Amino acid sequence: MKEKWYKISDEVEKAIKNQQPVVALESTLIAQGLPYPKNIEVALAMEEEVRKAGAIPATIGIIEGVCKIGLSKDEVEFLGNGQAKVLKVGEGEIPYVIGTDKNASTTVSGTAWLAERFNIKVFATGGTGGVHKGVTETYDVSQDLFTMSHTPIIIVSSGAKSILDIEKTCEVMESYGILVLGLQTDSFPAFYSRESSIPLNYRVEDAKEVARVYQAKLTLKGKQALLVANPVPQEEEIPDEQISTIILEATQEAVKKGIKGKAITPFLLANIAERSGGTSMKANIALLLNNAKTAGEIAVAVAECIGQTCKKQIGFTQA
Ligand code: PSU
Ligand code: MN
Repeated sequence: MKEKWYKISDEVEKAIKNQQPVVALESTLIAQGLPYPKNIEVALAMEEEVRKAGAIPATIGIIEGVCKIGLSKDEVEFLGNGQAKVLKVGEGEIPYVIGTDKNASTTVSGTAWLAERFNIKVFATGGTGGVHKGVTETYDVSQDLFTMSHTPIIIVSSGAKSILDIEKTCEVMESYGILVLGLQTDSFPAFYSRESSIPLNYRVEDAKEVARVYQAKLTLKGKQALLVANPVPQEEEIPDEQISTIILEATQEAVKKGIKGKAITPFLLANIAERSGGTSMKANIALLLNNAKTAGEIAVAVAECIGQTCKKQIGFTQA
């Protein structure tokens, strides 16, 4: 019998206790999002970006029923090398993994939910899940949106790729009160492309501004996540007209093969990578590293803001 359902790494535990900046990172992109061994390389490079920005990385995943808050290098390798059976879980499925001592990667839903429980305030990922195309037939809406509706954590992402219905995804986020901040952008980013046709009304210029909005959210006891939309770096951007045909073909292949549920996102990611001959993966990696760096900067700004000085500056008093 295991002693506890979770294990926090010493470094992360110390950082959380001392209110130092910490950034959570997810493991679904390691186990189901990118091919081996690129996935391991990227996961460790994201940790490095967080460190360079002055924060401590906490990559989250589940090994033999124990939720690890801060995976070691060996554990990242274990989840990513394709040898062990690794489930993909959101918040709702975590009890099964704990109760049956299984291994699992955590999605944005699973990671955000665990991170927030351990008082981690910032989380970096690539793209969040959302409303899938053909939703009226399939009812496929990612658990990520549900978790974001009741988990007050900052999530840095590059928007949603057009494997999703971006417009419907934004509508659901608005219904749930998930505030989307455009970081130096006025449109919701489309993952590979910096812009989409969906306008964003709430623009911020830097990490400090994100921290102040988050501070306001905490003061008002807002329950939802704060989504920071951070476009892919310009040099790595793939124009929409170039990638949209590939995405459409991948989506059609998924329909033809009858792929559904949890398997659809990993299938599309792999299929798009294959069809684009590596271009999509280059953009994907660039935005992941950039989001890790930005999340590190935001975590540093939040840690400063949580101190008394910021509260006084904004003039909030805790209700
Ligand atoms: N989008 C990506 N890459 C990913 C994912 C989403 O561009 O790896 C992963 C994230 O972990 C996200 C999950 O939380 O897929 C969503 O899966 P689903 O659509 O089954 O909810
Ligand atoms: Mn789904």
